[in-house]
Amino acid sequence: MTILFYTTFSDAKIWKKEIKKQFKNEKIVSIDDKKNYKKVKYAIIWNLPDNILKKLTNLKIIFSQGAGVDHILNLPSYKQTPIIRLKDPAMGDRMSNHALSQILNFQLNLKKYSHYQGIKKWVDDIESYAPLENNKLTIGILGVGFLGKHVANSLKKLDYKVIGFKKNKAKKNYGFKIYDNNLNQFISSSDVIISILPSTKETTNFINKKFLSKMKKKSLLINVGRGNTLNEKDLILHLNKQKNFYSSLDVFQNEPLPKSSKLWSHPNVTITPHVASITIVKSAVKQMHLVYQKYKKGKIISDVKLENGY
Ligand code: OXD
Repeated sequence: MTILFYTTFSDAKIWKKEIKKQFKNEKIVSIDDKKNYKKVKYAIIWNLPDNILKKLTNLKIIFSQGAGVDHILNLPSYKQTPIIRLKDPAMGDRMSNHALSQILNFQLNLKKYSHYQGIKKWVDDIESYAPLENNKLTIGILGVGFLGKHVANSLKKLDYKVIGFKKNKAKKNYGFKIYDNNLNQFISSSDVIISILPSTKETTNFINKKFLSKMKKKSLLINVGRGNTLNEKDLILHLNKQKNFYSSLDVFQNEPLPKSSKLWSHPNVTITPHVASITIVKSAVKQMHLVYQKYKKGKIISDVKLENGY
């Protein structure tokens, strides 16, 4: 079987080597192998240009190199080819660690101490700490898909109180309280909100002025989902009004975040460059190969719901 591999990841060479190793019986081609386009049945991709997708007329299945599939669904030539998103527990662990680091930063006032270190000032104002015990902090998970559940379960093990939000009625037991369709209560109960929302028409600007105004005055918003789900202008206005409100952002409306963005220098904002759930190559390709074997036996169906857009 001929597999096309294309990525804009900076470690593309490492990916290619690993794909060749694990898919050793298959022919791996790149977008430069134009004569092979018609033979391509499989594609492992991240940010494939639309003009290439258009030419892959025999494509049977697409693997997303990440958990998100918006980079495929947004291509004008994309029709109905089944998509398999990457569901790698190692990515979930990575995202849980990222979320935990940001919660602790908030919980233990570390951002403040880092500021004081910069000006060589010893400030031991212990009474201004956020609750020290994990079980006094409620962490709200916005978007309880594969990664959301993984993060929730890791935090639960550390004794945090975890709740989730889901727009439709929860059909299964998540192991933590789900506020289905009760967004206001979800927002106002959370000390920390971790947004792992995908990018869809419905989620664009989901976290806006109204949403932010319902968050606790002293709280933290972590965005590790997609940048367009958060209205950055509304966030800056909110941050300027609420001195105990913090935000940790890994994804942005425009990436790389433009130098002109006010978010860079806001004292209550932490910025990371879309690294919260970096794909771990070996483990990711292994997952893809396992799915590939199942697919060859006719066992796998896509878990991307085209009608929902994620
Ligand atoms: C992903 C991402 O979709 O890292 O996996 O953004």
